[in-house]
Amino acid sequence: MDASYILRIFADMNVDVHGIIGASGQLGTEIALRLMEAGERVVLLDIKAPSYAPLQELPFEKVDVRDQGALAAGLGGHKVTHVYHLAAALSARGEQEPQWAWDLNMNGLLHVLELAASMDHIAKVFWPSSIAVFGPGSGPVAAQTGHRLPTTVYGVSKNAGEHWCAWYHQHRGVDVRSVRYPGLIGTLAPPGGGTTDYAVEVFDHLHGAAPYTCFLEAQEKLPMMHMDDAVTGALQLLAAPRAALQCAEAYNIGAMSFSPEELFAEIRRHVPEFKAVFAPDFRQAIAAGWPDAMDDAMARRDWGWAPQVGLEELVRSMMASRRDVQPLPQVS
Ligand code: AKB
Repeated sequence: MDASYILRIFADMNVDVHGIIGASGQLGTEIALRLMEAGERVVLLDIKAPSYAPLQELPFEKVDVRDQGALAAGLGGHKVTHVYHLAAALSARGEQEPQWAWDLNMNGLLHVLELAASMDHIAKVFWPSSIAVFGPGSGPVAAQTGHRLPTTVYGVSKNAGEHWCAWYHQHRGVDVRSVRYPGLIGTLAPPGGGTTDYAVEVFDHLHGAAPYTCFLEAQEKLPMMHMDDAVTGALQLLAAPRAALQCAEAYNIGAMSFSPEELFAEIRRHVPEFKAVFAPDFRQAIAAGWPDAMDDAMARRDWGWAPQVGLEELVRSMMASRRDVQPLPQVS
């Protein structure tokens, strides 16, 4: 038996392997980078290879989450211990292709939960829910156990997904953990068809000859979060002792709330000539049903949620980051 074989056996023992499904997406790219920089073993799974260059050195499995066999082979082949299931159709895109969105969001999640229940090497699953589970009647500040009447296919799928996660935890012993993310803002990869995307998209239009056309109303306040906090939250929640987690559903987490006009005013402190016009489309009705802010007291109490980035810092960091990305996909 040669030395490298023995070393490989030791390397395989008791080592966490993080499998990121939807790894080429907005959140997947950021979680993968954070884990890679921390020296963790990371496997990327997605239908498309990562476009962010530093991630191209990581193992990549081309997998469509709707194909349970391919998913089983990808997770099993690398003996993944921690699954981050991030592949999903977001709120705006989902309204345009409802059947496709439901299939991707629901069957994708059920495949992951079923595999987590049957594959011994999978210890934990992280699956994000969203503010989209809320709707009319939730009130301006969404309570943890607040009224939920989602108005989009995406929101309905996240709401049902929360119940499925609770069911798999209770009946099949799957250690699945979840947060309700607000709009996420970062630079490494573009978001894919959400209602909160204007707050990322605008940073591609700061210096154009034409004003930026915002698809929400100027005063439409929504909960938002910088990617650094979003990634920290996911990793913190996964690291928390299971016994501390008292919430049977996804945890509300908040960081900041702002409207387009508040964000643009902050941008103008850096780019005084920046101009925007407002042409609300179907996404305004979606946003109008969502809360302005999240009551995240339970996340703070159970696992120490404490966001670090506010509006000023968010804009400064977005302005400073090199936008090494493809143009954002247009939803209209
Ligand atoms: C969307 O806008 O659909 C997402 C979300 C709030 O979950 N960013």
